[in-house]
Amino acid sequence: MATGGQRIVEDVPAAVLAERIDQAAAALRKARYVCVLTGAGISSESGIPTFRDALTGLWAKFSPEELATPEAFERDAKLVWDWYESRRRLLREAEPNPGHYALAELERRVPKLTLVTQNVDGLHQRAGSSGVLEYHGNILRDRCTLEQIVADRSEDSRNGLPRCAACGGLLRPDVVWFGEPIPRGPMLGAAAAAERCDVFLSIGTSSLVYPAAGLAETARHAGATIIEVNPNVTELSALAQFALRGPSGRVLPALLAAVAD
Ligand code: BV8
Repeated sequence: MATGGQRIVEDVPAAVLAERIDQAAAALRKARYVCVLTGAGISSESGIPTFRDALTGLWAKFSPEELATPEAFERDAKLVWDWYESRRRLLREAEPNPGHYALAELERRVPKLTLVTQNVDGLHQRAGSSGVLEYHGNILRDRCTLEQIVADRSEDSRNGLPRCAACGGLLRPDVVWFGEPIPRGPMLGAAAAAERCDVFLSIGTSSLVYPAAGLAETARHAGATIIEVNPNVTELSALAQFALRGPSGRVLPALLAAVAD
């Protein structure tokens, strides 16, 4: 059992993985309503490091949980903004990968699908997925700290910090920081999808951050079949009927192909 984020690898022979993919595909073929939850792992093949992957370069001495907090922003807004700008630069170079495209296609193959993502990178939308619930916000939007609304930037930024074009207030990235509540729409939409789905697909998440990590438990208690796509064993693995061990950029296209068979 995975504990506290260290990586536990389960070597699954190709034949066993293929068999599990066929069984998971059979569950998806029968599904009326599919709920999908994605985490950083689905974007790692697009060159976006996961949260488990230690921060690199000048950020190596920080942990994401340290920088992604209102306290850190209060303490040193410039430091936090520099971190987000570095992630935005990386994102501008990134493209959706076959895992993102497979999910956009799966949405067209099943009667109803709700995609909930913990990722703030917008890659699902760029791959063609619709109605994506951004559970932790989006790094490419700015929010005004005074009006608490998504805002445009004013030309003049004071001491290198972006300002709201409407009121001059300090801007922050439109993401959910640790200790902050999930935005109402995505929170209610995700909870309803988890309660009503008959298949819950958990992809590329370590299932350590709450309340996102609780959605699979909600689905399981409502009788849904849990399918996990992750090369490593996670906190969720014991709850999953089908654990598909491999990178989502390879497993999801194979799963989609099996659904179509
Ligand atoms: C809140 C946005 C209350 C910012 C993020 C219950 C128990 C314990 C703690 C808590 C609890 N309830 C609340 C807490 C506190 C906290 C929390 O969960 N802490 C954790 C650390 C224990 N939760 C909160 O603070 C939440 N807010 O509770 O508010 C409240 C309520 C009302 C009023 C006021 C307050 C808010 C949490 C959201 C924080 N923001 N992101 C930003 O991005 O900068 S979280 C961020 O980290 C991500 O969004 C994501 O959610 C998380 C990282 O997790 P993963 O995505 O799973 O990524 P990770 O790197 O961990 O794992 C990657 C996985 O991919 C691995 O398993 C790996 O094996 C796999 N993988 C790798 N390669 C591939 C792959 N898989 C497939 N294919 C591959 N190729």
